[in-house]
Amino acid sequence: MRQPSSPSITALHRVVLLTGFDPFGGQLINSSWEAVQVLHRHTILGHRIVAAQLPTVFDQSCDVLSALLRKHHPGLVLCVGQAGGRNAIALEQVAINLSDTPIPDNAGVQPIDKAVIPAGPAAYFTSLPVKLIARALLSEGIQAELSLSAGTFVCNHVFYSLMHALTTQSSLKRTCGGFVHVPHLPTQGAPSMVLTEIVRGLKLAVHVALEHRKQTF
Ligand code: PCA
Repeated sequence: MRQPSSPSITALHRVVLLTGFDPFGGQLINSSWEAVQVLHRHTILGHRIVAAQLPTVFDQSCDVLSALLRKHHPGLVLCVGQAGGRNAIALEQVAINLSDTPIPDNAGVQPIDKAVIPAGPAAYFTSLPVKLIARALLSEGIQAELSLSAGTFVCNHVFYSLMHALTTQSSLKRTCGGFVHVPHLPTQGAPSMVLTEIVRGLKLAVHVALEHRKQTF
């Protein structure tokens, strides 16, 4: 079947874009990608999930994200990254305009004290209902927490770029989005969370965010 080149009016905003990253730092897998790809083509509250992989590379990750936003016109965007050392699904609250990293990205780039977007504001808040999501996850027995910093590596870079796009592009005015960090999988070492639990958590996060969005718009 031929794919339409742009979404129809009824399809507009009926897509949830879920992104994960490729492995980085010498690891063989990235728990964020392992989890989001499970949900590709699932439907939640009448919304089709499109899962896509972003490269763990500063500039390229944002180029790929922009292309995905243009292609799918999602109503909701959940960017997901792996955070070793955490044992809970972390709902990120603030994206900051800073890239500064002790380790290079997958292209060998290691920015120090650089703005994500030089003309942008110092920070953006998520537009996800993070407190509602955290409460829903905890009540289902899934470890969850609010987080004030997504770090200053590629995840924060993507988070900031996403929020900048949602704030400044009129075609994305009705799109909600934010960033979630997930723990390692058990095969990557402790602390960790099993894949089925991470997937269950992401599904619930999407569900709560869509319910909330319906009431808001
Ligand atoms: N985690 C890294 C980048 C890619 C990923 O999955 C981070 O927290 O910045």
